[in-house]
Amino acid sequence: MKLDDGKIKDYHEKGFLIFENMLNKDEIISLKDRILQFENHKDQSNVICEDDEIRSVFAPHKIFEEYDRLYRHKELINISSKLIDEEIYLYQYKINLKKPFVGKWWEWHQDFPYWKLDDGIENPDMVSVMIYLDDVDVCQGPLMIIPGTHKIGIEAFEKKDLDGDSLINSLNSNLKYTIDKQMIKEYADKNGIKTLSYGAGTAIFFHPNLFHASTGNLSPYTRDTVIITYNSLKNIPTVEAKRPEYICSRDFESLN
Ligand SMILES: O=C(O)CCC(=O)C(=O)O
Repeated sequence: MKLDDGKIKDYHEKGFLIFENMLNKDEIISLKDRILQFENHKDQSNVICEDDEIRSVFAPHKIFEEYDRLYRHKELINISSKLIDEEIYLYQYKINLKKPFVGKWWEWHQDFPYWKLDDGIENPDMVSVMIYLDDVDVCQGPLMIIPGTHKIGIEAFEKKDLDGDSLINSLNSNLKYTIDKQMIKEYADKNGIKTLSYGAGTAIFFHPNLFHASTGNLSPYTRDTVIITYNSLKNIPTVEAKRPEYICSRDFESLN
């Protein structure tokens, strides 16, 4: 897997970078085998359900060692630290599941508003990598992104006026920080929307300010994904984080 200067430049230009076959078949099978077992952990606070279906499992590395191995994957660390250009630690780690027929959407949003406003991170010197554990076709709700939108900072974000628990509204299908719809249209007109349909094992690296979203899964197939977010060790939270450790890790172990 080659990360050359051209690819790094491309990432800074477009806000995302894709590597197919990051994981091999055996690695995918061993991670997939654990997915059903998360059903036995539904009562834990790090397992987020909506309509009684698991939407996300945070900190899966605390449950299964296959997931512990994954976030330490040499290529993921190597690429992520080069994209950030700093030593990195694991900031957030989750699995997003979209079950056949019922898996729900993710509204257009940027990730950084949550990390800045809720977790006290100063700069977007971070990168997320989404890894597909299934072949993902358009009907399963693949990740959609608008290239280049990471460059505009977080001025586009919009806070919904929601009653109730604000923690759950950063985790469920009614997100509290979304993006101004006019801005989405403006940038979609200008740069286009990319729908990222790729095979299992594909790794999509993306910037915390990139506009992204995904639709529900109306297909008869699963859409299981992992999202690992690495942060620069020079960018640890400056205030006490409001959110729990399983969402905003306070373990600043260097992965380099
Ligand atoms: O799972 C997806 O399709 C998108 C997830 C996402 O945007 C997020 O977890 O912030």
